Amino acid sequence: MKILHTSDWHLGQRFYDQERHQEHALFLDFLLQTLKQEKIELLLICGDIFDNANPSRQAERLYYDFLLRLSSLGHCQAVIVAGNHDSASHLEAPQRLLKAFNIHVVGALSDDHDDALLQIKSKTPQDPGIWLAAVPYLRDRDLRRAVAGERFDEMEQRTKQGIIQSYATLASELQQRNHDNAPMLATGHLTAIGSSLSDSERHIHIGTLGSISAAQFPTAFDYIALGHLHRPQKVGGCETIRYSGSPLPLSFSEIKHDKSLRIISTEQGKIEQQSITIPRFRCLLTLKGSATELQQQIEALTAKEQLTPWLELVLTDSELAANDLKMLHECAKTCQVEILKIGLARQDAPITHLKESDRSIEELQPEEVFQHRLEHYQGRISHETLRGCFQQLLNRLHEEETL
Ligand SMILES: [Mn+2]
Repeated sequence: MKILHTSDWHLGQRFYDQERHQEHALFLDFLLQTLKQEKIELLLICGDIFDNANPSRQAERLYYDFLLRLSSLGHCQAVIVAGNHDSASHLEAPQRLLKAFNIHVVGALSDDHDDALLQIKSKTPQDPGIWLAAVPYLRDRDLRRAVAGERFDEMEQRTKQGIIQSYATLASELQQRNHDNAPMLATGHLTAIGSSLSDSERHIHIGTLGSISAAQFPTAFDYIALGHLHRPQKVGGCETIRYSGSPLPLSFSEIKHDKSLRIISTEQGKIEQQSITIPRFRCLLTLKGSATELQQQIEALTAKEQLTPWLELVLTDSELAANDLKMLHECAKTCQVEILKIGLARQDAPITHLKESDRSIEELQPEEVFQHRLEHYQGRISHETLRGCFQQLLNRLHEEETL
């Protein structure tokens, strides 16, 4: 059976205020074409389908149009699990309707695990298909209840144990059902240790210490399809625990690496994997130099991609002069590119040495701002505890997706 693993579509994402609709539409065309060519029988989408809990109507339409086209292929089922950006209930609302189209949606893990334990049958005779633990992003409140007086490190430990326990329970429940000894797979949306973060990802599950490592996933799973990190990668050197990565670069920090889809085949009980590079639909580029150098670089650009290039300009001059800005914008207009962001080059000094005027608040991560504030705090509560509480608040905020 051939399975395609993807995640972190972030439909409806706005990139510096620009809607990504066109790129997403082109990606979904490419995905459908791949599903067809590779004769994929199961599509796994491992969370963050939408960019936020209340996506635009246009993003929803793109999603449902895609699902309709997927089901018209006739040979491909889908399993969709929620990520931290998705609203579990929003995703699950059409659950029963979509089931009629062989599309299984899991927004949150139910107590009886019934929705999450799936047998996926293959149309090929003699192929035992697979058993799947369709695990969505496990919200803090699903994993543990707050206990009065609990210290931060205790809470963190309990969250981590909660995740490990959930996977262990699901693995043993699957094993009990798996009489044919078919391959067993799992999904997940979390940060696993041994993987690297980019600008547009956030620590979830209370910082990195709360995340689990490759060795803490049950060995019963032949492949674990993860979402949340945007760069395709394996976890802690383990070939069968992988992030597919996002199909589109979601920030300028993600443009250095190719985006891909992961294909897993389970023929004769052996797991084989292959990666398919997703074409770039839009040139995203960071250019660095003085205003004059930047102008020359823009004029020399030759983008082959279908959509208008988007640029981030990093000015090495000491200040942003109004004339330079005007000149660069005019140049961009003539060359048919769009400048989404212009900033002064960051100094390499650590945050404590930067004056407040050097960087705008938008450029700072919330953790950095808090750290900065902490350095001026001399009360009796330890910095570690305060940082922990702050991280937990941030976490809750991201979970609720009120952003
Ligand atoms: Mn995520």
